[in-house]
Amino acid sequence: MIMTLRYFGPSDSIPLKYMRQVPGVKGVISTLYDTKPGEPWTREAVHALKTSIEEAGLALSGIESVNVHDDIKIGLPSRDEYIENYIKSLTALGEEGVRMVCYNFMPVFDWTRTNLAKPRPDGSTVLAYDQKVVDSIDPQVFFNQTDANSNGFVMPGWEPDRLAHVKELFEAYKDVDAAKLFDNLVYFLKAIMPVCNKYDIKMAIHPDDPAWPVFGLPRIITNQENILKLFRAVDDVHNGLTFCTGSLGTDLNNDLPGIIRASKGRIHFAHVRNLQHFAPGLFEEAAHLSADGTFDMYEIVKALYDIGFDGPIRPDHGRTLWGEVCMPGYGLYDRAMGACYINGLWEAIEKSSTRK
Ligand code: DNO
Repeated sequence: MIMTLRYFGPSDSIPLKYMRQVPGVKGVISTLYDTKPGEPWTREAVHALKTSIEEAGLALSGIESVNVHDDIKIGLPSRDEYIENYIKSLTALGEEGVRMVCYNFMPVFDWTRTNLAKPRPDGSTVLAYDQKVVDSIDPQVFFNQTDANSNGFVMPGWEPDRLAHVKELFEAYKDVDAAKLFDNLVYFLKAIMPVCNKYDIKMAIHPDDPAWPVFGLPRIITNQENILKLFRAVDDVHNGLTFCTGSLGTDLNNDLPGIIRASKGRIHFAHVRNLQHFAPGLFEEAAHLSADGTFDMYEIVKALYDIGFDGPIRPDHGRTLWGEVCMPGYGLYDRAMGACYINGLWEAIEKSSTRK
């Protein structure tokens, strides 16, 4: 595996030179923050991003995300034009040697949390989720609230210009049920597989977070059955998964190490973090350490090791602590500790393993 951190480009509050100081971090995962979903990327822009990262002694280990335009998810006639643009973006990435692209297929909202700064007993704050809040709030109010609480940062998936029109977006998705959304995903993947094969770009879909419908919108990448169904529908190694513990782990019915083993060969990127569950639909994020939350992180990392996972991995949302002012979930301190912890687990597993 290649240990990485997520880098939000030149406006990230954490400079690349700090990321490089985290032991074992070899690369970053980033994206072009000045492009909108649906716009084609240019090779020049990718080259500039890559060069700035390499100058800091790190590699551009993958993209998170090349966002998929809503028209593709909804299945509108205009999708073909947006797919053409997506192919142009993949071509620019392929020519610059980028081989892993994370994306999601969630309608309207990306990941959803109801509190961006819930205090933990240790005095840090974390992102938290309470289904009761989602069930009782208007989506536009929910977006405005999330945006207002993000410490002035634009959080991934919560771009204000797109989400200023939540009502229209809901209207546009009104006839899209889970089956239709899945078909639209397959249509999209089939169209981009040739360019992925040409450049060996591994697409890694991010699971839905949380792993069930929110605000009445369908969600389709939620469990092992759906993930394997997607692999079968487009049976190509370039159609793969971002294995995200924090997203699949929102549903306690999901056996995380089991999903990893069942997805052998198709996991191209991993997000590793811990959650603490209190009741179904009520959880908060925790330190990466197994003992701080609900998941057995050793078993998760061991499963990744056992399947021969060799892609980029990153610690995911961290706690906000030690007075750091940062984008919720994406401060330096707790993610740095998360990276070290995952590296420690990996080293111990590797040295005691019989896998050859
Ligand atoms: C949240 C992230 C997601 C992820 C996208 C991928 O912090 O894990 O926003 O980047 O869903 O497209």
